Amino acid sequence: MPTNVTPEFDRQRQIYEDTEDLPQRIVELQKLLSLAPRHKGAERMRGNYRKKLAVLKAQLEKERERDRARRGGGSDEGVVRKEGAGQVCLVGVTNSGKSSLINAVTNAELTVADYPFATAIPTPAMMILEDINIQLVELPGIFEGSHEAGIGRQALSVARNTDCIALVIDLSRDIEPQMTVILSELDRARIRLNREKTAVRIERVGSGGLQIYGIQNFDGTKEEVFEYLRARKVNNIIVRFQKHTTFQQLADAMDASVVYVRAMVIGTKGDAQGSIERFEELETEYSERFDIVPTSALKQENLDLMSWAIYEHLDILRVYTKIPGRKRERRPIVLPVGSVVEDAAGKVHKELFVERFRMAVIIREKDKIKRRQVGLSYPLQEGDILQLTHM
Ligand SMILES: Nc1nc2c(ncn2[C@@H]2O[C@H](COP(=O)(O)OP(=O)(O)OP(=O)(O)O)[C@@H](O)[C@H]2O)c(=O)[nH]1
Ligand SMILES: [Mg+2]
Repeated sequence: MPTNVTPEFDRQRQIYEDTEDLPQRIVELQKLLSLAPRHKGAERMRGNYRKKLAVLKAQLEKERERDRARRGGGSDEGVVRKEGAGQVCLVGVTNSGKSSLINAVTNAELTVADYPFATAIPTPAMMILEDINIQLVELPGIFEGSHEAGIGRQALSVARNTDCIALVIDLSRDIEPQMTVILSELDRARIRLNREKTAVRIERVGSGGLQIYGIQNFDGTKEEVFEYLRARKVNNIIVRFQKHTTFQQLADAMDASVVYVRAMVIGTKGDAQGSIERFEELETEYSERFDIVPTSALKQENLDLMSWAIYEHLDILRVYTKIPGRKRERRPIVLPVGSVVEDAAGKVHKELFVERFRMAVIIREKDKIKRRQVGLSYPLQEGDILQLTHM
């Protein structure tokens, strides 16, 4: 090139040429243009880069439009409709044995293969657990950069909306690289696992300035919180630190795109050589954060234990209604843990059993007090048998 250019310009040109990501490429090209020589001899070069910039911007605009059309058009590619009493996503690196595990506990016949990425899209299957159905969803193998685009991103968006994430760790190979990539990709997709979401409560208000309560629960000073809020241009807010809160938890609470999902770990290929040692390593490193269940699909080991661990992590309970003088219903009503009689009554028949509620009798076979008469606000327990009467 005849034009005399500066070393900065040359360096920037290199950066620009090496950048593939479209939005970033535009930024780098803009930087390049700002460093381009101004003299007449460089006019053509500048003109060429400007044309290039226009082309890239048009390209980006087109891509974004396509994205919008795809979303707005309601295409449900990669979206899994929730069914059953709860949904669990299996997240792991490719070949970790996700499909084999699902096949072992459902009627599904997912492709099991020793080549990578045999499962290419989020794939649901139904697991029957006694009298309820739980939906298992295999997500395509996670790899570094999954969260950025394409199928990986799609998979993570399913994981964002699920009821429970099962981290699938292959016990036939090193666990640390698997854990690292899974945890970092979920984290970068703004999915927080087993985190206390109620540690800090945020209330955006119209006036009143910055109001901070419970600062003694925060890992820092009031001044730091003020500074952080001001830097984010927040002028009016109520922040309540209800339990011990780290700075990251505060940042997460301020970020509407962060989601909190219950999680557990399933070890696979527990029959493989070295799997016992790797399971022990997994326990040492992660049992404080996660419940961990080792399994073998090949040898059909621990599958029941795993299914019930999944149930526990869905935070649901089953209650059975009963008409006096008859047997209890075979199919349970499934409710979130913490539900009360009114929630169950509302599911049976709101007008009759809530609005015209007379009383409820709870039968707990294993309890000392087998029958108790209770009101609408009485907390339910797993396995409760419920007799409702109305006026
Ligand atoms: N020894 C042993 N091998 C297993 C077990 N489960 C799966 N495998 C093997 O591991 C390989 C991968 O199994 P898949 O079930 O396809 O794994 P996946 O995680 O669904 O893989 P992708 O969908 O391709 O990402 C296959 O060769 C299986 O035969 C197990 O319990 N024990
Ligand atoms: Mg698979």
